[in-house]
Amino acid sequence: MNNLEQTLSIIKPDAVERNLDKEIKEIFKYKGFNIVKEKKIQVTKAEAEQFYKVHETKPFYNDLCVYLSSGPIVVMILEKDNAVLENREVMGATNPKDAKDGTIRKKFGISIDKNSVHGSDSVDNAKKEIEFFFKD
Ligand code: IDP
Ligand code: MG
Repeated sequence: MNNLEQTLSIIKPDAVERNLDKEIKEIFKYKGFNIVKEKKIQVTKAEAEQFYKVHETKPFYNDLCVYLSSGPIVVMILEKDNAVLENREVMGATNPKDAKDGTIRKKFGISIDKNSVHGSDSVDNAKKEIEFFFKD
């Protein structure tokens, strides 16, 4: 059964800064994702706080929001069957040290905070996150 989904992907500042965005997009395309929309932007700290609101009680919340707003990012809508789960697999574990070989975070991630990519964790959150960045 086909289950076409969309998910939100972000190439984070550490990866854009190292000019890895093109290579990361090629990985997504090679893995069968269609990049439906994309834009390179820089978010304000307030926008980052809104985006990561689910983490507001975590000790790393402030650093996370400072970091996401620290430089340009590439936000994308990725489409594929089971896109939400498949993207999480292509990304790898949150901590690059724990990520499997061949995943984006294993290949490019620097540390648990500078882990190169974001991906929605559920279909519901994917809808919210896509709406957040692509309202129009
Ligand atoms: P995810 O990005 O794999 O979904 P989440 O738990 O949703 O991971 O955390 C969001 C982001 O917050 C992570 O990608 C990472 O950048 C950062 N983060 C998560 N846990 C820690 C931590 O323990 N220390 C510092 N940063 C963290
Ligand atoms: Mg998450």
